[in-house]
Amino acid sequence: MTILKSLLEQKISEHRPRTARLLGEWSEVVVDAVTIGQIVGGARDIHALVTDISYLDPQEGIRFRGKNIPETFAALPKAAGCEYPSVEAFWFFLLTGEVPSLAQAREVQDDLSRRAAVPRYVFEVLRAQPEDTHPMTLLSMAVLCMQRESAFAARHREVRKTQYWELMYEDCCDLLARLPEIAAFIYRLKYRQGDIIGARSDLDFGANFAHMMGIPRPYDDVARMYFILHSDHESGNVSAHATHLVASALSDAYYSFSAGLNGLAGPLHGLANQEVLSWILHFQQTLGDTLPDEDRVREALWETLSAGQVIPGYGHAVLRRTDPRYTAQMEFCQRHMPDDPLFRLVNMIYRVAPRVLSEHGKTKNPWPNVDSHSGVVQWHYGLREHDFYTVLFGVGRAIGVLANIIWDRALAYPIERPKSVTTDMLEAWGRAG
Ligand code: FCX
Repeated sequence: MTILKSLLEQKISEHRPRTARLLGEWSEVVVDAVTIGQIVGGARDIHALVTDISYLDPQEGIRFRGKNIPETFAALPKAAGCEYPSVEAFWFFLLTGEVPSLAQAREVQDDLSRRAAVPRYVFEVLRAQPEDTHPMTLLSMAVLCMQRESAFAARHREVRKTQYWELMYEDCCDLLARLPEIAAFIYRLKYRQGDIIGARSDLDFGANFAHMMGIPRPYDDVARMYFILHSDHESGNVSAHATHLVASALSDAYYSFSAGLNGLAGPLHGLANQEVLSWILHFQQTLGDTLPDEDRVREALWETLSAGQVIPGYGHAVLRRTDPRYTAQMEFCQRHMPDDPLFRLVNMIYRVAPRVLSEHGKTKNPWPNVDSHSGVVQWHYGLREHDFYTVLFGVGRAIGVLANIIWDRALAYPIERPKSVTTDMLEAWGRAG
């Protein structure tokens, strides 16, 4: 058994009494009240989910296992010559809450490498799709068609409920290990005339992805940073919640993550990174090469808002400040590409948009989210086909949501089933005050 799996087993057995106590001793304790506004308004801020993998504070942003983004990057080990920790080190950290040594991260890398071979039929399924199929559709299909490989689906009836997590763990490791090659295959199939670059077993997750994409250094570090930043944002966002919800029916990791990806493909969620780039490029085309002044940016923002559209990459359902995932990418750009014209334009928009959105007066959060910066970094390194950007988000999101569904099975969370009410009922409660 790997160090990761045995440590995870230990963490799970230490944690189980806490869940048992919550259910046994404190089950009836009230922690939240629900308003009609929340019921009709997308269940916003209702405290109804539990995860220890990450927590999103509206002011401070995301913490992974208690560490904010700079702390996470600082704490996790980095291989020689790398600016960012490996995805493998981060996977160990998300699953166990412990910072691995470089050797432990390397063991995870070797384990994932052994699992990484993508079945041939996946490539055949992808090649068989019409040319204009969206890359997110391809990614979701690739994940779904591997469902036949699921150890959980095949064997969970043979084991006790307390062992479900082990089968889920096997599936999640297999699935995660295969995603870089699948994503790079989709990219090169669609945008590089099918000129596929084979995987390398000696490289970590990020470096192997960069290699298969055909993009030189420092894109390996861009990939590590990008995947870690996009991994998890607690459990209520659409992709995480969809994955968790589907898994709660004892659907396996392939069914569950494919569902999560389908939610990520929505323009209000992960597709926003694609939309941001289209919006900025359109803006740049109308302005030419020169950096616009604040008045021109303000005008363009109002044009979008007056047309009844949202400013992509701004606003958030939970956050009420600049997304630290935005800041982390901005700092990367300041170090590596300070003079990039798109980066300078994004900075200029950042100076103006929060004020414009506040004047517009609708959004509760006029600050940028992760999606408003991620495309600019990709564009700089030559990845300019922006309808691919959400696939990158999907690969990163896998790390968080798969860690979550392993823990879901470890703690035997039941099938999720919130209660619906009718409009008549809400009106009656409304009238009664
Ligand atoms: N531009 C213009 N209007 C906006 C806005 C924006 N960026 N963000 C929110 N609003 C509007 C909403 O459309 C809503 O208008 P309505 O009352 O006419 O329906 C009003 O402000 C209140 O919305 P609010 O409560 O602030 O935000 P929600 O929780 O409903 O929605 C999202 C949050 C993220 C969906 C919203 O801010 C948005 O559409 N942003 C643009 C798309 C985007 O960037 N999505 C990515 C988010 C995230 F990082 C991710 O999941 O990837």
